[in-house]
Amino acid sequence: MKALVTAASVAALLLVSTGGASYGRPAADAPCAGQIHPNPGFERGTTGWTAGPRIVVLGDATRPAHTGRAYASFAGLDVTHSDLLRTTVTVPADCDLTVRFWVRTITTETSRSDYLNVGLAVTGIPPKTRFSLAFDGGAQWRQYSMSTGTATTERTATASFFASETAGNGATAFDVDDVTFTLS
Ligand SMILES: [Ca+2]
Repeated sequence: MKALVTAASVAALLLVSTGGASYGRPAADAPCAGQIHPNPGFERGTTGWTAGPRIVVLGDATRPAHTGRAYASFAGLDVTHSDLLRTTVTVPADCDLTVRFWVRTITTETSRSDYLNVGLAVTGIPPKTRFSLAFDGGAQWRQYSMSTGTATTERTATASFFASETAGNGATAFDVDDVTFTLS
């Protein structure tokens, strides 16, 4: 079932892209299709995002992006601090929004101290942490996903990445790339 939904979303995205090239955005007749964020992979810096001062967007050949050249990094500095990266999109009535994102974790920690909480706040639903990632997240890119479900009214959805680091027991850097917002 999940594979079918994913294939359908990709097909819809291709249709929207093709239609967009010829006829502009066909939003009126396909409101529940396509990727709707203007800068999901950080190739345009923090455009479309609200980013804390210590979040950097890297283009680093020795620590490559998931795709493209850039990604957001909550740098492991081994200082006590927190940082927030977030963005808000509109979810039309009767649409489901699926947020997919990739995270890579580079760490010197051997126990949970630094963490990255990923949340999704949707109109009418209390904000909720969907993932709480830490040192054991893996040094290779891994994909995660979360969905809003559907409602009969238009809603907003805010995806947030909240990183917290504590000094003194190793450092963990969380890299985030390709945060896609797909309607279905
Ligand atoms: Ca990227």
